[in-house]
Amino acid sequence: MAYPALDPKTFTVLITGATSGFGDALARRYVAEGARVIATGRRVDRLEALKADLGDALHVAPLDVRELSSIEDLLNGLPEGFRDINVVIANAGLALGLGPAQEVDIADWRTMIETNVMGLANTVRATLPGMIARGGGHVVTMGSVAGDYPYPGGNVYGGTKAFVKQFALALRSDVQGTNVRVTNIEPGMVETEFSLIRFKGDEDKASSVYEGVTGMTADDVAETVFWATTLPRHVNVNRLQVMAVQQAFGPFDVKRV
Ligand code: NDP
Ligand code: 8X3
Repeated sequence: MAYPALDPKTFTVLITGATSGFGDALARRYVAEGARVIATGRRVDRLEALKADLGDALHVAPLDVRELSSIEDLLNGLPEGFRDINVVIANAGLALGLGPAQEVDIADWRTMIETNVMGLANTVRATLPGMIARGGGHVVTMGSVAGDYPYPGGNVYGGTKAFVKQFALALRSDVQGTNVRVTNIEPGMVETEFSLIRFKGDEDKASSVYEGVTGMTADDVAETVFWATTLPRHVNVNRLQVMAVQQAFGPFDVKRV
């Protein structure tokens, strides 16, 4: 027996990190499919530009995910038509630096942990009770292949994404019986502003990451999220790992003497 896919026109989607990359592509995709979208991020000019493009189906609100109270204030201040959130995409995050652990600036580690770990946990904690009270919903967390596979300089960034994966899996146990679905999306390299942020504005270093590679695009990631959230309601995608065809795995590094 076939069950119907969910109708995105019934979705009210909250997206963190919608001022760039995946979040921006997600906002555009869901609005195009008839959903109402709440787009958030710190850069207000970007939010206003997105609003100018997408119109009434989009509500924008400045948000730093590191502040739980800011997320709660945002939820309490939502206008009519945007209050019944049933899809939460905890996407905001960043990598800072690619140096070895023994040399990095500890402030970068703190920012990644506060954003990718606490910011994501804040987002989920603030939005779950409402979804459960309304009878269900879907939490999508943005993980990474870096949460599974170590690489030089991945240290704390990879650690935060391993947290996201395990948090998402554990969340499934907590919400069992509430009709809330949880999905961790785990992309490999995708050309967004990610590397520009990682290399602190060094455009040459950032673009060299993607040189000679037909990498995935933010739209490819938006497609996987859209697919997972519109599957019939009895289906839960726990984890979804996606990579560019040109990205794969290398051998273990053996230091010979
Ligand atoms: P971008 O740099 O293009 O976008 C990151 C987004 O996160 C921006 O909208 C930024 O908004 C937001 N953000 C960062 N810090 C905060 C904060 N404290 N509060 C609120 N928003 C914040 O990168 P991507 O789109 O590529 O990355 C999105 C997610 O996907 C991240 O979690 C990243 O780790 C993950 N990812 C990326 C991959 C890639 O190769 N690109 C691969 C796998 C996962 P603003 O600065 O305006 O606040
Ligand atoms: C971003 C992908 O490979 O740079 O999460 O860690 S990678």
